Amino acid sequence: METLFNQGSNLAGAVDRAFIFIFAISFIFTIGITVLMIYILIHFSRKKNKNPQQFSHNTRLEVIWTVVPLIIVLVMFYYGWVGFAPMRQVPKDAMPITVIGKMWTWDFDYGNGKISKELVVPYNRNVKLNLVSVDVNHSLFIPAFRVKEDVIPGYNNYLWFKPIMKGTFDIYCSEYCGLAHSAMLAKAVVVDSLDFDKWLADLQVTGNLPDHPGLVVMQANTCLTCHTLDGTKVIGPTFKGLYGRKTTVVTESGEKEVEANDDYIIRSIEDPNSEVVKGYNRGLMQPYKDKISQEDLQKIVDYFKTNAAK
Ligand code: HEC
Ligand SMILES: [Cu+2]
Repeated sequence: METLFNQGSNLAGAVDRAFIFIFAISFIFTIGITVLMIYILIHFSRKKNKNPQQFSHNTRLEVIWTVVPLIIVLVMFYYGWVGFAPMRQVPKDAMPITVIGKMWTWDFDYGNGKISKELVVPYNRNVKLNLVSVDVNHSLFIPAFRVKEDVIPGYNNYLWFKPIMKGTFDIYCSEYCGLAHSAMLAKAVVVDSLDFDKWLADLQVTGNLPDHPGLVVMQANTCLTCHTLDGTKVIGPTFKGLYGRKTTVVTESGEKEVEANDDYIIRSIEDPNSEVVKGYNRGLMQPYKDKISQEDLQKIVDYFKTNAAK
């Protein structure tokens, strides 16, 4: 209940104004129409009006019932627009956090291998959440902040907010995503800036520290949420022993066997859907063309060479 009424972010006030306006109009019309209906039923009943009358146009009435609703819906649009527009304009100084939705849990990736199960954010600072799904459609919903955005595989969605209330708030998945959808819960915790810095410094790094420039690039691009380095298969094929590996890929014109050399690896990153590794789904990995510089791509390839097929 508390979450319902807390205005936990800078965006909450405008959402509430739009909601209250629309709710009030709906309420007034529901009551008004019901009362009018009952009145008309009684006043114009057959008992009281033995001879039916024929009515035609009433210009004044028609103008009123056109113009008044028009003004009302334009006011609704106004409140909706002034609430929505700022949500899509992320301030330049916003702190980025990558949110990874997967059946059926949320990971909050602060970069450099620091991944948390709770969304901890500093009080009064702009935060941008980059929304990534590694499997199906999810939706990140933080009611107290009045933010909700779909988390779609292969599509870079985002949202931002500035927390203006300290405390712990609920996070839900609000897109039905399978069996344990209703258990896909997390907490947003808003703390003082200093406490946040300390929390982040103490946050355990999951997995190995990047010890190669190629790994740093891959961690920054969340490649390792879908690919492992240790041979386990998650969403995509493992990177263990990738370089020089013989792989069957499915293309427009059928299957073919390829050897993972520099060209193949760069193609697989820039345009993953042209050649899809057999046994995996097309469209899960988004094309990274123009998102990763040639220099960084080379670092990734160099990393794969340190870890080639035997
Ligand atoms: C959302 C999950 C996801 C993310 C994130 C992702 N990939 Fe992939 N990747 C896949 C899937 C699924 C495949 C297999 C299907 C295909 O070939 O497109 C794949 C295939 C590949 C292949 C070919 C592997 C082989 O065995 O031949 C390479 C190389 C690759 N990805 C590199 C990357 C790099 C580098 C990044 C980060 C810049 C990345 N991927 C991010 C899901 C992902
Ligand atoms: Cu979900």
